Amino acid sequence: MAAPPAKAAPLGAAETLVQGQGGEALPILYSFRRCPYAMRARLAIAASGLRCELREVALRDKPPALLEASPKGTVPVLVDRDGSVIDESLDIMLWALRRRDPGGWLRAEIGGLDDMLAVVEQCDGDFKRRLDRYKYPQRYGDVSGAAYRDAAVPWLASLDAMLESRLFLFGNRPALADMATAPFIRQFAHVDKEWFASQPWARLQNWLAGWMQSPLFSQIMLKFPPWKAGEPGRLFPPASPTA
Ligand SMILES: N[C@@H](CCC(=O)N[C@@H](CS)C(=O)NCC(=O)O)C(=O)O
Repeated sequence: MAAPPAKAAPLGAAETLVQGQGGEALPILYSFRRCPYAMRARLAIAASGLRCELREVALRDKPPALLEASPKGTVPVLVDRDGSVIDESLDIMLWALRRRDPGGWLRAEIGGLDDMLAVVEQCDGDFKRRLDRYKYPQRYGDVSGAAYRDAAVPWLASLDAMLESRLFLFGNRPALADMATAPFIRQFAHVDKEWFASQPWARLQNWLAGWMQSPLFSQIMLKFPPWKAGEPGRLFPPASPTA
């Protein structure tokens, strides 16, 4: 996990146009709709009940304000109201859920937070490396995508086994581990939907389908136009599904 948040310049007047219900400036989230890391950050923010100003980023044309806040240039990035910057998706999830966690995502029914974080680490490490090479073999010197797909099978099968006696990875309600991994497993499933559907992982397939059909998923996948400097971002989650 990242070091303590760095400080960015406090928000200027032009950046405070999206306001919370009490008229206060909101934390800013730089995000990209289809990025699985940004998706997990939006999931936690939406589940927490917090609100932020969402600035949709075009990755090919990153706004200077994003790079100023976090020179490494990845999304998601959260700039809190005091100027603190959090530029790791898992840290943004924890930031939101430690403030408000009405669904108990940090308190799984089975095991503790460390057990969930261990699964997230497996996802972000070996699984993500294999996912990238399976999805984009040409970016990695034309490696065999199928070999990387197959190397990911034991981990996915282990998740399926966890779901044998419960609906979610750590109990009968969703928690951090489900929400931090689901965007990546969705990406993996979508590389070759037929192949994924043909695997003997009915429980994992149902878990994924259930998540993708959930109102929370619809809420975090709403489309926003790219943010332009000097303009307000969008309220996230929106006040109404069409806002
Ligand atoms: N470890 C970071 C990874 C974030 C990341 O790699 N995001 C990708 C998009 S999915 C990105 O911004 N890549 C930079 C680029 O494509 O220019 C996190 O968890 O937030």
